[in-house]
Amino acid sequence: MSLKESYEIAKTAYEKWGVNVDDALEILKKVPISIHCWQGDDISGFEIDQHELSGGIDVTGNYPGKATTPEELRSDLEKALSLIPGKHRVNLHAIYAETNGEKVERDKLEPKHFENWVKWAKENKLGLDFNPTLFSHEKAADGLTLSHPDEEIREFWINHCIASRKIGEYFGRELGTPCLTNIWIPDGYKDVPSDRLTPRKRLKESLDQIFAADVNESHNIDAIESKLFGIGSESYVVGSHEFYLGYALRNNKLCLLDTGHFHPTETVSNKISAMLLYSDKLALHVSRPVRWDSDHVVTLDDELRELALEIVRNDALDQVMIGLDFFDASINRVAAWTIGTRNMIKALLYAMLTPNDYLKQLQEDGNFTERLALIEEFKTYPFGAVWDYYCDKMGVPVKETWLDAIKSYEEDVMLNR
Ligand code: RNT
Ligand code: ZN
Repeated sequence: MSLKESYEIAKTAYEKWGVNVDDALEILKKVPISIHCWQGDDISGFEIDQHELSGGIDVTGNYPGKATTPEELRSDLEKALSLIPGKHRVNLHAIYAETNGEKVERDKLEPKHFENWVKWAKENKLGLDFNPTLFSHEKAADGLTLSHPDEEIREFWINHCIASRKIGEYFGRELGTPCLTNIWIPDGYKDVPSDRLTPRKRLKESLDQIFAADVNESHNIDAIESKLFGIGSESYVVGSHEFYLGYALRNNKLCLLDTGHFHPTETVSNKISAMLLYSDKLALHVSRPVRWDSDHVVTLDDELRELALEIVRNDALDQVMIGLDFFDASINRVAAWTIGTRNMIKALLYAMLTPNDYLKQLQEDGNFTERLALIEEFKTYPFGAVWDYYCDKMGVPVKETWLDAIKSYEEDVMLNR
C-alpha cells in the first residue's frame, strides 16, 4: 500500500471523530521548534579560552565526531534540519560568538560577533533565539552570578545579560522574527542555606537592571528560566519557579519552564493552563529528566504527549514558544537532534489528531468512562500513517530511513574531523 493510501485510510478513521487531518498538517507546518545548538558540541562553544562546563549541568559520553568549529556546527545543524519536517529556529548561547581569534569578554560581546550566524540563518530561512552564558567561566566558579554577594561580579553578569539582549534584538531585526533571549543562572547552594532571602533580593535587583536597558520588544522577547536543583545546588536555587513566576508576572516577562527543572514527579504539562490564565505567553525547554535533570534526548513518552495536548487543546500554539534542551554525547549528536525534534513534532501531531473538543465535552458531561476509553483507544489509531505522509510531503525521510543519511554523514564528515 502506498503512503498516500495508508494516509487516506487513517484520515477516514480520524474524520469519523471530527478531526480534520489535512487542516492539522497545515497548522503543524507552521509551528516552529527552537533547536538548541549546544547538543552539537556538548555545550563547548567557541571562546578563545575554553572553560570546562560548569553550573551544575553535565554532558556525559564520548561519541566521536563532535563539532569543534562554527562551520562544523552549522553543517551538522543543516544535516539535522534536512531530516526534520518544517521550518524551525536555532537557539544559540553567548559562548557561540565568533571573535576572529580575539579574546572578547562576555560583557563586551556585540552583534558583530554573531554576523556569521545571522548570515547563515538568512540563507537557511531560520529564526534565531539566544541565551547569555552564565556558567563555564571564572567569574561563575563558585556557582553564583547575578545573586553574587560581590558587586563587581554581579555587575559583570548584568552587563553580559544586557549585551545579550542587544544581540537578541539584532537577531530579531535582521531576521524579521523576534528572538527569545532566555536568562538561566546556576546560582544556588549545595547545603541548607542560612539565608534564602538575601540572594533572591540581589537577583531581583540584578534583573531590574538588566531589563532597564532599552531593547526593542518587537525584536527581542525576554524570558527567565527557573530551576529546582542542580549538581552542587541541591539544597537551594535562587531562581526558583515561584521567584521567576512572580517576577515575570509583575514585570511582563516570559517564564521559561524546563521540563527537567522540577521535582521528578511534577509535570510541566499541568502548569501550562494555569499559567496562561495570567500571562499571555510562556516558553519551554523540552527535555527528558531521568531521575534528575539529566537532559536525555526527548522521546515520545506520555509526558511529551500530555505537554503537546495541553498546548493544542487549549489553542495555545501561538502562546507557547517551544524550545528543546538536551545534551547527550553518548550517541551521534546529529541523530540526537533529529530524534528529539522529530519526537516533539510527532507529539504535536498526535495532539492535533485527538478529538479534543469531543473529549472535553465528555468531561463536562461527567462521562468519565467514555473519556478514558477513547483516550486509550486513540493511542493505537493509525497515527504513524499520518506522520509518514507528512514527512514525505515535507520532503524529509519517512520512518527510520533518515538513519541512512546520518550513517553516511558520520562516515564522510563527522569521523574525519
Ligand atoms: C540548565 C538549563 C539551561 C541550560 C542551557 C545550556 O539546567 O536547563 O537551559 O541547559 O542554557
Ligand atoms: Zn533549560
